[in-house]
Amino acid sequence: MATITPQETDILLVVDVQNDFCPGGALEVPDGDAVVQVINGLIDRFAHVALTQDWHPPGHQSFASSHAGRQPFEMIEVAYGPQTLWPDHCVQGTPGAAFHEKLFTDRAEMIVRKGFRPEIDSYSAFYENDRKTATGLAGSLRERGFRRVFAAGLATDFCVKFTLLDAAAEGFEAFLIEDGSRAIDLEGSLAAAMDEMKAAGVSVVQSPAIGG
Ligand code: VGL
Ligand code: ZN
Repeated sequence: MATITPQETDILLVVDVQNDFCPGGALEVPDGDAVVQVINGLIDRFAHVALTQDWHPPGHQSFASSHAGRQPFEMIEVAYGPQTLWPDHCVQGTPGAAFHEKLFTDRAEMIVRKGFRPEIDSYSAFYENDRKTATGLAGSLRERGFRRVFAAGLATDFCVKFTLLDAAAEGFEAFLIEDGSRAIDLEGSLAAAMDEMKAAGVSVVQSPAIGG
């Protein structure tokens, strides 16, 4: 039974549904490709859809391979604070950076690329990991009159979480579509992310509750 009917002032933000985050990809999220079917169903129900795309230059600072002696999933200190190191992933123009081939991208009105500055990672679609560099998404959504942001995609505990925390901080009503998202879950990061989102006022909803 649908309890949410998407309005003209609502936007579905599809986060990083890219090959490298799907099984077989460089930074695979367990069961990551399961979000595609759920999200395709949601895309039909929203009047407005935007996509985000993790989009790193080769040798990006967030890659473990850019730091001698470091391994993926270790933490290091960079200019803006702690940064998790990742396997090389979502390198600009590579197949791994492409959207999952079954993702229905035709109705996307905007693609927000992020993580393209060599020295700054960007989990959120609003602010990069220095927490200062804006992507321009907040201004764009405000200028277009959006009030509610519904996010789904990969990964719940990184890019989806930071995107929703920033959406709420920017004054949008923020919703996590939980069954349309999957987590990396490093050392309890999924449970922590759910707590953080709820504490910040992000509503957690399931896709069947969203009608069209
Ligand atoms: C992501 C780690 C590195 C994500 C992107 O999409 O959640 N995680 N880059
Ligand atoms: Zn990345």
